Amino acid sequence: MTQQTFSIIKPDAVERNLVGKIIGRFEEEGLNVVALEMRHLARHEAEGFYAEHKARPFFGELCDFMTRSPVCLMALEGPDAVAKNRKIMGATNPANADAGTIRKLFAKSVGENSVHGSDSPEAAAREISYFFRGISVYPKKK
Ligand code: 3AN
Repeated sequence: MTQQTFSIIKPDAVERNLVGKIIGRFEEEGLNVVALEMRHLARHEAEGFYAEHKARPFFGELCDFMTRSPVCLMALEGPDAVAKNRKIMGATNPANADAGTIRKLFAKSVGENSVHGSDSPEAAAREISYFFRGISVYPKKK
């Protein structure tokens, strides 16, 4: 089933010029980029995006990191895009990520883990609309 998901290439990866490699990987695996923007997040944007983690001890550190330098925001589309993206990304902690996943290849730590990906279709819809207006998303014409 064709689905959309939301992806962020995080500051640690953008800083190391990994944007092209990561987007290339998504495309090779059948995920199409249907919206894309480089943005240096404001504090309130990071805090709002991660609101569900507000009570967690790492919340301040997470928002510091996500606002450290620009990120690449994307909507990706393809068959089972949510699960497929999670599989390509690998586990949150790179130490536990499968070989060949983006986090195993590139992530520096559980905090600086290179990519974000929606964990459900509902989260994907919420996250895409948090950053993109409808007219900035370009579903593929089949
Ligand atoms: P995922 O991004 O794999 O869905 P979540 O939703 O559990 O993982 O965590 C959201 C983000 O919070 C992670 N991508 C990571 O950057 C950060 N994070 C999670 N756990 C920790 C931790 N123990 N210490 C620092 N940052 C963390």
